[in-house]
Amino acid sequence: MLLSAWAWSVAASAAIVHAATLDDVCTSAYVTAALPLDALTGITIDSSSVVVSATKNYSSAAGDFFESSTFDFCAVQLAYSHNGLTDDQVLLMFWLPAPDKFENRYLSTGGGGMAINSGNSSLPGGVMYGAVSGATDGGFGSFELDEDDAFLAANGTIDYEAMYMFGYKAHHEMSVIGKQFTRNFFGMADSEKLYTYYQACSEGGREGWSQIQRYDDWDGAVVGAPAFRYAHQQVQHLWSDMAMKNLDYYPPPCELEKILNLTIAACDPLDGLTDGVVSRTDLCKLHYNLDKAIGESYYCAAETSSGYKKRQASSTPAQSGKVTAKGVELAKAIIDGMKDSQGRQVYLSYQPSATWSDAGTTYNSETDSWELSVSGIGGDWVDRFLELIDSESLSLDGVTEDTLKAWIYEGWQRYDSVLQTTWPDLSVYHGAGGKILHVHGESDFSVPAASSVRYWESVRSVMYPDLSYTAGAAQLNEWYRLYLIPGAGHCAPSTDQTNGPFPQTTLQVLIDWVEKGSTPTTLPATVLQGSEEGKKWELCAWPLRPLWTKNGAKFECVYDQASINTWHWDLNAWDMPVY
Ligand SMILES: *[C@@H]1O[C@H](CO)[C@@H](O)[C@H](O)[C@H]1NC(C)=O
Ligand SMILES: *[C@@H]1O[C@H](CO)[C@@H](O)[C@H](O)[C@H]1NC(C)=O
Ligand SMILES: *[C@@H]1O[C@H](CO)[C@@H](O)[C@H](O)[C@H]1NC(C)=O
Ligand SMILES: *[C@@H]1O[C@H](CO)[C@@H](O)[C@H](O)[C@H]1NC(C)=O
Ligand SMILES: [Ca+2]
Repeated sequence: MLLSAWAWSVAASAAIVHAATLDDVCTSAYVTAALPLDALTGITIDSSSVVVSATKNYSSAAGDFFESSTFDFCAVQLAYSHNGLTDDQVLLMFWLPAPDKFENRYLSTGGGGMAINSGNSSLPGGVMYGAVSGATDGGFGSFELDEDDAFLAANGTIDYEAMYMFGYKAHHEMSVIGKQFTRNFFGMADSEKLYTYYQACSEGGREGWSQIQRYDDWDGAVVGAPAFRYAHQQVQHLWSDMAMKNLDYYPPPCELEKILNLTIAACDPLDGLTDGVVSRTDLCKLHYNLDKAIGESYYCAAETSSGYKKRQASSTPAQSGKVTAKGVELAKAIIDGMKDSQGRQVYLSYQPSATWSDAGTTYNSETDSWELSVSGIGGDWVDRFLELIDSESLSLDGVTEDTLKAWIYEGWQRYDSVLQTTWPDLSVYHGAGGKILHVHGESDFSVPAASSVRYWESVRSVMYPDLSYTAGAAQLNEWYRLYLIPGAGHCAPSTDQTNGPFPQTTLQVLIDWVEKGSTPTTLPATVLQGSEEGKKWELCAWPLRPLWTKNGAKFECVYDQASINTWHWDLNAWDMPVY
């Protein structure tokens, strides 16, 4: 006979569980008795679904968001369903540390792209800190399936349960279940504090915000490069294609790569330290004119590559030539961001020094020319989420700037309460004492760094409307800090600026902030690759910007209004506020 979770947790004593070994507790019988059956109204945990296995001396390689570590863990997979729904099953995976390594911590992890989890790959980032780490499959059928596999019940029909699960429901359920399961498993008394956290990047960053904007499930969250402002963000992937179409110019990738290299070389020293890293893309915007690239020679050897985009896998010939005026015009149009047919600003864009990932072209060997290759992410959004068709064949024939704007508007309205994820009033989370460390690669090529700046500024202006800019920023920095990562790409160090740092230990910083009250000022980061691997950096909290003086000898985080202004986009194509 199983004890109820309540009776069980009262019966078990924390001291006894802490003295137990992993083998004592990592059994089906023990786990089944610890299931948080009453954690959440409206769901039923399937006690027979439990799969338990112990792994000893697991060696976890370093990730971008955590260092390497070795630990023992108990893996628990379980299933639950929503009462009253048919064909409904949600899988949760928890990795639990050995009892003597448990530090009264719980961590939720998230996904990327269209995935709501990262397989097991993010779980070590919690277990290494003595936290139970959780991942959900969102109810999409398995941990390998993504939201876009489940989103359409049929052509023309949204599976609304899958949509809301992806939007925000699945993560809330996982946190509530995961926290109670952690308490039960380790026999924590009600009076004992369980510290609860989140860490994920990209779509996982959006998932993090979906919770922070609604709940107070966590004491702290590390959110990286969130793919939020969803309708804008997804359509924004089509802007580079649109800009090519407008110019009727489809460059060989090597030409854009050359423009990128020249931009990085010219803008690197503007931050005061010539190190191959553009730490001040704002100074690059203010002081570098891309026209300087016109006429410069480029060469790239022939190669067989999978390319940047889903549907672009091909062999490419050797490319050589001189950077054209049209090539530069295209680069400028991309950096200037999406505009409507009247020239009004629809959305923000990437910083100079970001790889031109959305601007990939496809080589046609029959015509020996480069052709438009529509962004897979942008195409998926229009086909699946707007047209509701299970297809990947978006054509931009007949599409104009105003079509892109209309696609944003349609998606913004339809999914405002589910996917848009820009609610700027964080008073619930803040009121409960929650902390946020938000990080974003300044050279991100998938989610523009300015997107994170815009959201931080929205929160500041909505929550501190009566304070001056600097006073409001100071208040917000007491609990929500944004760090731009010099030279970093999307949720990872960049391949073009290999000397750039990455803040690999951010969760540790967050833990110290939450549990010891040590508010970070700068954020520690490390070079993770290349000849400067291991070099330590400190990242500046927005709105301060990094600057080296005395020939690179002195580092400061400075307030620079002209630079800050370059990050603020006037999206005057909209009558609605775009948070
Ligand atoms: C743990 O694994 C490492 C190699 O990954 C090995 O050197 C060490 O002996 C192992 N320790 C135990 C206790 O098995
Ligand atoms: C994830 O971890 C579980 C438990 O250790 C294991 O059974 C499963 O194979 C892992 N999945 C992958 C993709 O490695
Ligand atoms: C751009 O720079 C990288 C090194 O960072 C180099 O490998 C590549 O060949 C350069 N590309 C062009 C077109 O010059
Ligand atoms: C859904 O529509 C697409 C595009 O028209 C089509 O290719 C696909 O076969 C349809 N799927 C089903 C199951 O009818
Ligand atoms: Ca530099």
